[in-house]
Amino acid sequence: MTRPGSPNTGGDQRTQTLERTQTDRPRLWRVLLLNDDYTPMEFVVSVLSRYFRRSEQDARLIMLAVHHKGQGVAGVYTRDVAETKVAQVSAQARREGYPLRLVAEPEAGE
Ligand code: TYC
Repeated sequence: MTRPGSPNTGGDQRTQTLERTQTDRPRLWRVLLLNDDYTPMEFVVSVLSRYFRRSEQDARLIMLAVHHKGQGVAGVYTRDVAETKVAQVSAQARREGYPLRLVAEPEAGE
């Protein structure tokens, strides 16, 4: 119900003293690029460079890895940023008529 470190705001009878010396780092989220048969390679490279700040060389390597393996990591961000990038890139792909898909997923562990 109440996890350590989160305030006990429930109506039950327990009292909890909070003493913390460290703040949790926010969990990070991966933005995954998914392969498809129609999105042009050059569009994927341009997205990796523009939205994910990859060098031209990195962008090509990532794009080719996705093309061959089916998916790959475009970048790792806090949840808000990851979800915003998914939305922005998906909108850009739709505007240009491409079916490119991306998903954000939490990194495993703490
Ligand atoms: N498979 C696409 C093609 O051959 C290229 C591509 C790469 C598409 C990566 C999507 O996430 C992707 N044109």
